[in-house]
Amino acid sequence: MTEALDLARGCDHATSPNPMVGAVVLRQGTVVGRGRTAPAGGPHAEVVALAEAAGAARGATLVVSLEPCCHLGRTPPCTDAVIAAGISRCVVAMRDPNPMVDGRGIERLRQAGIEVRLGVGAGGARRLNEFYLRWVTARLPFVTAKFAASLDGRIATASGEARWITGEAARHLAHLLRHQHDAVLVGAGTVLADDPQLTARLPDREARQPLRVVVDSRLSTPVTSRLIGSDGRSLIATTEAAPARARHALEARGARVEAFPVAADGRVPLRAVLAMLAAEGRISVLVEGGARVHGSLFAEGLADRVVALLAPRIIGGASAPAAVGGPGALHLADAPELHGVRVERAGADIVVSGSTRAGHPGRG
Ligand code: AOF
Ligand code: ZN
Repeated sequence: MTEALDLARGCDHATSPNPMVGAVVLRQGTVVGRGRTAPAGGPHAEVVALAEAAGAARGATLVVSLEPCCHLGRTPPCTDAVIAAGISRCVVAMRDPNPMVDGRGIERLRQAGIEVRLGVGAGGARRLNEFYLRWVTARLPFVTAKFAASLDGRIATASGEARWITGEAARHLAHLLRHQHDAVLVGAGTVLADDPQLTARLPDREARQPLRVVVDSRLSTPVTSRLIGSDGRSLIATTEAAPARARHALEARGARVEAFPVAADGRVPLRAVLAMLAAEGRISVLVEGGARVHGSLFAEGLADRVVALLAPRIIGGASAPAAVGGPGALHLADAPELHGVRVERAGADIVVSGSTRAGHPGRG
């Protein structure tokens, strides 16, 4: 299972919205086939591993990091392939909560006389596919809230200087996060202040480019913003109250503009934006701020994970903006606490990350 999980990890998020799965065919203790999920629409891990094993799969054991599917999706059911190959034993890390599967894959294998063992390496499998698992069960993307701040939680000085609070290594980590997520989301204030590109740039390989999303209730995003590219990968989420002229100007530059009903606070309804992204098959969103967006995100309980990049310096001052704005928690009992907290170093900076949901397996 360790090898199956390593294979799955090698998918490196290219399978989205499909989970990252690894499979190994074992014959008398020897690996005779290996597979990982191909990008969506391509073959599943089991099918790849069984093809490599060919005739040696008969009577062999299949070790797989997720329950084999039993439905016809973009590809045929894996359970059929497993049965046809003559596998006699199957070791599965965890159930696939996809309502189309959800235990029926295992049931199907057992009905065919295959011995199934469930739960080996379940923790690792769950951590690996936390984006997919959130998306398939909540119909919302897994949301990572990321910010770079001083040790006292400020994301800029009182005069608005923010470049750069953290160093090179922490910025590299931020690009890796963009590569891993299907979309990156910021508020219009951040676009006006920083004019970010919101692309993923990695030194050693080609990065996956996330959809770039701006929440902008009044359409104040300048048409010359760097994140509006001709690649059709920028989306401005606004309200129905936004001026049509601004909308047309942004669309003429190649941005997609979606209008949502005005939320109670006069802003763009974040949950609705996230639900739309989920419906389009985006299983993960990296929210990079600013303070107002993070404030709404936490107020609405929409963040699943927090990644805080903290520079060991103090900015201070009552008017320097904090990482998380909005009303905040009035009582400590209402302040979300992180679970499975990890503390790492990135150059001179400190990376604190954790899950907002109790019962999360953590990342240890
Ligand atoms: C597996 N093995 O390697 C993966 C599975 O549209 P399709 O045919 O690609 O099916 C996608 C669904 O298959 C996906 O939502 C999830 O339930 C399952 N993923 N299953 O047996 C795999 N990636
Ligand atoms: Zn499958």
